Amino acid sequence: MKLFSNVSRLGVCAFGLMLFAAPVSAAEFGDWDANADARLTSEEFRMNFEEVGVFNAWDENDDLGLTESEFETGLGDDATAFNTRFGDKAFDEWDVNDDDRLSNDEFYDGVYASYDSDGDKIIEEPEFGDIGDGGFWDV
Ligand SMILES: [Ca+2]
Ligand SMILES: [Ca+2]
Ligand SMILES: [Ca+2]
Ligand SMILES: [Ca+2]
Repeated sequence: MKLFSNVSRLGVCAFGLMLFAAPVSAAEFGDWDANADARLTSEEFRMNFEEVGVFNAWDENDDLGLTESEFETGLGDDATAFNTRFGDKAFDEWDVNDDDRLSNDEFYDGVYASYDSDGDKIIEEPEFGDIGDGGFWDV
């Protein structure tokens, strides 16, 4: 009985630590893989990446579209790192309907596709790679 109550106290304590640590810890593949099948679908990716808030932060006039200038302002000093990682044509490639504006869908699909290096519409753990600690998005 004594042992049991110690164990449960430990459990509560560990849970408290987890809550405390969550906002500052780097994204882990396992955290994003909601159904734990070792595959990130675009839905799982988007759900988590949306929480990072990049699109909304960059969309200065809140019209749910990124112009090239909003995109470049958003990148700021990270432009070089971005171009190295995603290529300097990313904006045009991601702008699927060529209206010089990235919609929500175009943005998330573009980022997703750039991580899905083998193009099988699934992000496996090695492809997830640099999203996490020290990665470009620093999530
Ligand atoms: Ca999954
Ligand atoms: Ca905008
Ligand atoms: Ca577009
Ligand atoms: Ca893949």
